[in-house]
Amino acid sequence: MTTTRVYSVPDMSCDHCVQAITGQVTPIEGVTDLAVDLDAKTVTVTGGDDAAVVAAIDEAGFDVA
Ligand SMILES: [Cu+2]
Repeated sequence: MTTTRVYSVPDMSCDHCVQAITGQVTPIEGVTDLAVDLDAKTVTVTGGDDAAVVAAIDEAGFDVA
């Protein structure tokens, strides 16, 4: 069963942030869907490992709240 998780990333502010996060999270093994909501400042990820997603967002330069 695939889980969908929502991460709060308050420091996202523009498309560049979205692209940086997308570029890091998309290659994670098991991730099948990724949606970034810039207004809500959330990243919704389907599949993949929770810790790996948090690490990837961190690698993109953002903290998960
Ligand atoms: Cu930005």
